[in-house]
Amino acid sequence: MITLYQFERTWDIPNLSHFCVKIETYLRMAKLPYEVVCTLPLKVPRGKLPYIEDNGRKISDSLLILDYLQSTYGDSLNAGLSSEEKSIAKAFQRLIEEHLYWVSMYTRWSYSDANWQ
Ligand SMILES: N[C@@H](CCC(=O)N[C@@H](CS)C(=O)NCC(=O)O)C(=O)O
Repeated sequence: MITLYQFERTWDIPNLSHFCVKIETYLRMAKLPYEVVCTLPLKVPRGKLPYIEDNGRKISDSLLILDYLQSTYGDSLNAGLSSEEKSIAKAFQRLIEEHLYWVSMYTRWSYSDANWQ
């Protein structure tokens, strides 16, 4: 059984962390059995969440986690994509994780207390 370490669920959303949502959504969509353990970044190997434990291996970083899951259990979700579709998916992933991520962090944390919730 895969163990997913992530932040505690908050309000009515799966997780406050985009990267934790990314991994839990992948596990659900790929129908891989998993359990969630709630923790905080200070207590985990590289100081960031999410990370997983599987068959004695600890893996941090959502990119490396997905690589591990896909190479270990197969890639049922992306199997039907053409090379062009995989390239477009990679471009959107970069846009969302490396650019739009910071916009959402800014609106959550930076310019108004009212944004918090
Ligand atoms: N590149 C990492 C980013 C993970 C990340 O930034 N996690 C944040 C929460 S969204 C975190 O744990 N931050 C704790 C900290 O920086 O102290 C991934 O894809 O998993």
